[in-house]
Amino acid sequence: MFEEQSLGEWKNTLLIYKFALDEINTKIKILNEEFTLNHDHNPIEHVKSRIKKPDSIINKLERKGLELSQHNIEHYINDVAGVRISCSFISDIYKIYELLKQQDDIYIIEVKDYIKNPKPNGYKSFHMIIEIPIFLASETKRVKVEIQIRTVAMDFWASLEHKIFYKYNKKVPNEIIESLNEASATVNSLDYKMESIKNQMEEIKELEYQK
Ligand code: 0O2
Repeated sequence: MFEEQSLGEWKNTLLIYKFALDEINTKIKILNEEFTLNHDHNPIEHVKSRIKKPDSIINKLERKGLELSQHNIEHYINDVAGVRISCSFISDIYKIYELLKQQDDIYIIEVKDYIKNPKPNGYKSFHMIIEIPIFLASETKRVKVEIQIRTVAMDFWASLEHKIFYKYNKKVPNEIIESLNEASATVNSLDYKMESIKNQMEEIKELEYQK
């Protein structure tokens, strides 16, 4: 798999994405700590980040009909650096999006709202492709990071679906596709139920405050 590019070259290609993840993770850590200290509710439950494996980068380039080159990786693979943020509530997702969007050094390249427009298989998540400047000794580079923001329930569904997809070598039997779609609808109603419980609690708190 590494024939076209030596391990050393891969390390260099991917290092810049590690720096980008370091920057984004610091930003999320600051938001997380600030919310924990100063607010009633923290919208961030868990954060995971990863650099895409060389094999997956090569496969994705092949799927797109592109040759392996640094240029193609930088221009056509948006998720070499990926961060996944899990939240409790749907409203938290949009809150985190707004908080990141307002930061001056985050450039939003693309937003895919699979919550408002779920994929046909039932996949729901909010994706942002952003660019962040990385200040190297010789130059400043804007590096892409894909940020996926979703509820814990959406994340549960997506991780099972991902396992099933690969278990069946991407040819999932129809009955399983149907069951996954049903499970996605259940996730949806659970997320809306949880959101309404949160709103009810906030209303009660507000009324008590006014007394
Ligand atoms: P992996 O193995 O997770 O890295 P684009 O080139 O941006 O136009 P792309 O990359 O398909 O097209 O964009 P999209 O739709 O935003 O998907 C990016 C990532 O979202 C995927 O990366 C998955 O991590 C996740 N994702 C998208 N659709 C699904 C889905 O139906 N189910 C699950 N479980 N995850 C999904 P990769 O590289 O495809 O996979």
